[in-house]
Amino acid sequence: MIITQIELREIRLPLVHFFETSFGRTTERRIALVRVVDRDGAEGWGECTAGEGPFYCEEWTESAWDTLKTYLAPMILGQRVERASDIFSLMKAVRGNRMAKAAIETACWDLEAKRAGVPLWKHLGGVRREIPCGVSIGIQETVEALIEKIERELDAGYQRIKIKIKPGWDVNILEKVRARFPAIQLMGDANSAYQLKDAPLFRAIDEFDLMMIEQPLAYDDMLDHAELQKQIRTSICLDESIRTPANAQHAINLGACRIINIKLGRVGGHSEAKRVEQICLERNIPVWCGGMLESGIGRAHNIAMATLEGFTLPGDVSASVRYWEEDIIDPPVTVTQRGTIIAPDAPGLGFEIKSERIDSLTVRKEIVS
Ligand code: OSB
Ligand code: MG
Repeated sequence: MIITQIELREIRLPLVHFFETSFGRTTERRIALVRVVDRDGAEGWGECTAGEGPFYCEEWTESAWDTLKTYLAPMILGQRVERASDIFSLMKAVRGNRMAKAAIETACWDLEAKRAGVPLWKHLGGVRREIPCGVSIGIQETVEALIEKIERELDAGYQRIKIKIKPGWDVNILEKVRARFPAIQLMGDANSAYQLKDAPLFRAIDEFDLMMIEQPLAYDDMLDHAELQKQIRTSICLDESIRTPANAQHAINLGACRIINIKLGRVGGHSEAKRVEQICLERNIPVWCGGMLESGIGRAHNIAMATLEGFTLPGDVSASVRYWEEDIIDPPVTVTQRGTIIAPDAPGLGFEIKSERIDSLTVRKEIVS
């Protein structure tokens, strides 16, 4: 594979409903998309999952754009690589910036799968065509609004409900939700909003029989998570803390978590995601696919990744209609009444890219060649 052109675009895409976490509220996504083209004119698409500000992690749309344009794209252009799995290491001189790297790396996987004439999920080594799905529900104005939303998602078939928590919207809310839905698969995601001294609060949360509690403590802290896990019954799942295969290894060795959420962007693309997944498989740590409010392109990549063997738990991969009035892929992602998504059969990502829709949403475009 020799990539001869890398096209960057920024699109603006308003969410149907705002999404609020312990670090803030998002109403409109700013998404950098990457289109790679090879010598023969074949193309692949990737999405940068960085947020609008440096709050989930250090990367954000603006920083990723500059990193892609100035450093990453020039490292890939004109280089001959045997396989898409070699792309990540071409960018190793740049530290971190894994979401920017993943945008290019995943686009190359799409291109390679298309050229091979196979769906990306099979090309990656996926073992299940139908993936189990859950939803992530942001912080709402009232607990009644939250309960109504949960009802709607359960009716749509979703297999597990994740609610965002933060100080002041935690035990009180979980208690009401659990009372209303005694038997559902339920979990909470704190996005690093607590400290080890809040351990008593998590012991209170033990009463609600959650599947797991996601990233309760600091994004860059493993030791405190290990200490907290010793003190509570509920399994800790790490999200923000797992950026590299080594992070996964260390977290498991330390007992900092019993479950890992893999986000394709956060770990730097499909090759690194597969490494994390393999480590978890060997150590019997269940994994699931996290979400970053992706447009259809990132969502399609997530679906492909979630077909890998280690992804045994329902992920935050859900239907396009929960996020967008109109997605940028066709057909939009839909969920079965069983709460699953069926990976497509067509080569590569397996969805049509809606070029005109993307054009109309584009606020800037840059071609590096
Ligand atoms: O922590 O999983 C998270 C969205 C933005 C940033 C962080 C997270 C999330 C989600 C949304 O939970 C998952 C989704 O529906 O895409
Ligand atoms: Mg999370």
